[in-house]
Amino acid sequence: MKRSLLASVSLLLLLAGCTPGPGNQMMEPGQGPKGPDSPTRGMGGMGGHMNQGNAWPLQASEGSRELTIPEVLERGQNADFDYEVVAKEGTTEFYEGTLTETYGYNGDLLGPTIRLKEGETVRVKVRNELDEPTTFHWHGLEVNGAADGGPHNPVSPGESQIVTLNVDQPAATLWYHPHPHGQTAEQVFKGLSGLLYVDGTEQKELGLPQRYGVDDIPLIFQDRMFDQNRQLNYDVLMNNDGTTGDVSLVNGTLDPELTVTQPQMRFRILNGSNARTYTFRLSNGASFTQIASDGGMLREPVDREELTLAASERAEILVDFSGTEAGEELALTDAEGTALLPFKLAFDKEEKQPDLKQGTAGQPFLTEEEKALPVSKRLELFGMMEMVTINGQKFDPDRIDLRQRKGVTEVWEVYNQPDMMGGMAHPFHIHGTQFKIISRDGKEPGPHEQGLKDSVQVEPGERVKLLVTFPETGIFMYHCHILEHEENGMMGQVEVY
Ligand SMILES: [Cu+2]
Repeated sequence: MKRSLLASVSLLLLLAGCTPGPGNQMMEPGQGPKGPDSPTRGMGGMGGHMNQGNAWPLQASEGSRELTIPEVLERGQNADFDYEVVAKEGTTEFYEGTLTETYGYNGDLLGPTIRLKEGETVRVKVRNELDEPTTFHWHGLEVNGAADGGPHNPVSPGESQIVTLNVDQPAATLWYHPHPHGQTAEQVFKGLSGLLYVDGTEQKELGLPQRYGVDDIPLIFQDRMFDQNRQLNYDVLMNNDGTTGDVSLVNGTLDPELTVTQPQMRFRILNGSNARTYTFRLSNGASFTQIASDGGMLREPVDREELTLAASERAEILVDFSGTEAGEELALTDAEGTALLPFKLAFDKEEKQPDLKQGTAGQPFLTEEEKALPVSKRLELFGMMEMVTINGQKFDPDRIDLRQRKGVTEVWEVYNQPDMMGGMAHPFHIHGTQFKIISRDGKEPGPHEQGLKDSVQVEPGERVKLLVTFPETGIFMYHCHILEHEENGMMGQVEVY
């Protein structure tokens, strides 16, 4: 039974009326925020996704602009480095006739897609043309601490560095963003983020769609709010429990539409928001196939009708448009049925579906030895707003919280300690590693989580066990990827030796 887009939108309006928090405070774009703390916390009983209860409802895309596809970063001819990434100020015309001040890498907003090959070593020149310090963090890349671009690797205004990235992990959709302590959330909000793909051979072997921007489409989802002057005024908007907005951007495009030219499409989705958790669906209720999580291909593809991504998580999905009728309205929506990315169907040929024989489907996700490993590191996430802690402590750059030997696998248990209000979900991220989820409250993860991960949503009261190995040495951050929680000290350091 297919649901029409219109019916979904009507459902949203019905639901919005009984949602606590910002759901009751719908506003027009450009009208400006009602106040920095307007989104109030849900009062419990909201089920598994507390963060969504705090977020502003998103406005539907009007579909008036073709989706921007980030350029692929070209390899340079310079003798000293292979790629150059420059953080800079710019302006972006989200609203016709108004220039919004933004940040971007090598441009005005967001950054080019960096494509690295599994097994290669590249030198990247990073340059800071901002008026403030920044760092260049390669989220999900298993590199050593010096190359990781965490808060310990600042690049001063006007300065540059050359970092060596040794790419030694399977194909994956990763990303890069700033990580200077105290300024990460604002710099990301203003536009600093880009995708980083690791390309391997298995993608070709599986026959996956892989024509960048044609049938292999990057989708960076971010929510923003604009003030009366249509500027991104972070100081006013900032919410200590996670800054959200009512405007949905995809690849930095406001009111996007994607022209679908091939019946078989692959979408690489990044939740690049500061805090919002998205649940994506197709407006006609059709299922799609998830093939990858944060760190690469799933053990086997999974048919799904919805996909939930917390801040910083990624997934790759295949959508088969071939059964769609001409003229049918179709969109990628959020959980409320709001169309975030309408599709314009423009193909007239049938195409074979890729043959998704995965390499590892015959093998168990975890070995018996891995399952039997005792917990050796325990982390307790607690608090809200400014009072967020891990194991009762706030981040201290001079304190090493944990130590782990390079190449030795340990079990981390992450517990989200609820509070009197019920608590909220925290997306927990570890630098320098791709881990496996062993269990959630003792239960094996669903098939969509049987793949490598670098971020994991931990619900209030939930206990998640992770199988963690660091292939390189150095000091690495682990933290909540609600960027305002990270800024408020929900972060610790593990020294890998
Ligand atoms: Cu958090």
